[in-house]
Amino acid sequence: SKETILSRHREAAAEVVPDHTQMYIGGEWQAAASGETFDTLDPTTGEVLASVARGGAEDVDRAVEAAWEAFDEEWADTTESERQAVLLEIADRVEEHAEELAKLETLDNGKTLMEARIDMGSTAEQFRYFAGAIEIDRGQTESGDGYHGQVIKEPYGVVGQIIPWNFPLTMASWKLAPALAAGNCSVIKPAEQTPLSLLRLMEIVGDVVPDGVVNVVTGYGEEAGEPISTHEDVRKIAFTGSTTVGKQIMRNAADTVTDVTLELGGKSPIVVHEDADPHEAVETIAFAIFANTGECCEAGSRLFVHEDVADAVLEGLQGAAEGMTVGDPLDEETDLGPKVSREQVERTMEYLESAKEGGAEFLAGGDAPDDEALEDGCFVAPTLVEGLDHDHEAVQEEIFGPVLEVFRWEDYDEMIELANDVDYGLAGGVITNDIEKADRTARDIEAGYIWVNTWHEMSPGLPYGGYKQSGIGREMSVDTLDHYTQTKSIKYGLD
Ligand code: TXE
Repeated sequence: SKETILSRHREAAAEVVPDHTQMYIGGEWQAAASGETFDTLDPTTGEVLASVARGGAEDVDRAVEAAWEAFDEEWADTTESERQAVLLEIADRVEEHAEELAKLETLDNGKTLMEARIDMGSTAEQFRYFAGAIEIDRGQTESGDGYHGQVIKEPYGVVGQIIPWNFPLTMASWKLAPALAAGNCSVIKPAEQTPLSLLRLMEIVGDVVPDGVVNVVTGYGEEAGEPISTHEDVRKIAFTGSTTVGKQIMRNAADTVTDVTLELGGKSPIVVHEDADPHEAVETIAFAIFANTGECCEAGSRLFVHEDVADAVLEGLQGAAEGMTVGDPLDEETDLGPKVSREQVERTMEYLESAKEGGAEFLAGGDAPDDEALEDGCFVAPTLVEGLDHDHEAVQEEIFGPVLEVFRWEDYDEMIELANDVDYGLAGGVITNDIEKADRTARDIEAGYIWVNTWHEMSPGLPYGGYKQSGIGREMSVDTLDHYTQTKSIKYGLD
């Protein structure tokens, strides 16, 4: 009931909401220069979890200054093994505090506790991977007649990192781990919807990370994010979020010729071939779209299913969608938690409304779940949509909710043309037991990450990032260190 959920959430909040909800700058907890705060809400109950400092340009200035000071006085002179020790210690502490951090993430974001636990595992893994990656020698040398040449990689100094709300701590780790490994200091801004887990992380690791190496500025995008992306002393920007803001950040970066990496939206196709086992396909597809309530940039949100297996797959999916337990994300029986915010629910509902007008048939869902206990929360029922034209806005644009659009196919070339007919190219997937079909489709989809018979699985060694308007650059993998370093050639004349 509503009361049970409310008391469960209040109890959990009392236990895990961090003591410090100010900004973490130069190793100190600081209020915003304006003295203002904003509320972060629990999307399951609609209650205020905490009031957090509402940072602005002046705070960003302070953070950038603190970061340069830390870089010049200490961090630039650290050895690889010193930085490695810091990253490994962060990983250990994330693991020690995993349950508490997972609960906090569930309260602030709405993802199920099971999903939040997985996030904490991958957060620790990122720090550990980059602790190891530092050891890889990426230097080159060249000697010739009368000279010796050497290539070295140097950190940028201070980097700006802007984080979304769908995987708050994990996204922060994707950015912090390679930045620190490469020897940079960071000014990092969590999303205004979900600032708490990163603040709690700084409480947990504050004594390990030298003051000023990681500076957390909390606040809204335009007030606290934009000043990071336009700051003259920030030498590299890494952003994950909407394509609209990503484009703006890229434009801003032009003024200071700042290096930018962007990880933006997606509208990823799932291709099911005629030989696929419908039962296994249903499991993979349901996970591809419904995991994390569809709030994944790599969600499989357009299904292209071969006519021969379409009825069986769609019937199975309908059963899977209707069989999901939508509810309190702190309850371990729950499969699907709320969306992150009221605004996000409205956005999803607008797309569903527009789909309806476009002649869509809802095979499942299409609205909020019919459950009184959930009426104060940001819930959307798992939804399957058929019958839309592929150029409809609900198909072309990222909905970022538990909404799958279905298309049947018989002609492979026509299907692939549609699968690629979106501005995005983050991920894609293919379901088949035929290795040749798998390989052909994996190559034909224009996207940076392809899953064969699985979804969402990532390993830190495989680069992740988008084709087309899904982004620039890659995260994870040793390649990312290149995005956090600049290259210097040194030529010694020996004559
Ligand atoms: O994103 P924003 P929103 C997509 C998804 C979602 C849509 C809108 O489709 O429905 O974007 O979400 C900061 N300068 N994704 O509005 O605004 C902001 O404070 C600098 C996909 O929440 O892009 C937050 O920290 N920073 C995505 C971060 O940018 C600015 C994950 C992301 O917020 C800024 C999230 C500005 N002018 C949303 N404006 C993914 N790729 O996973 C905002 N921000």
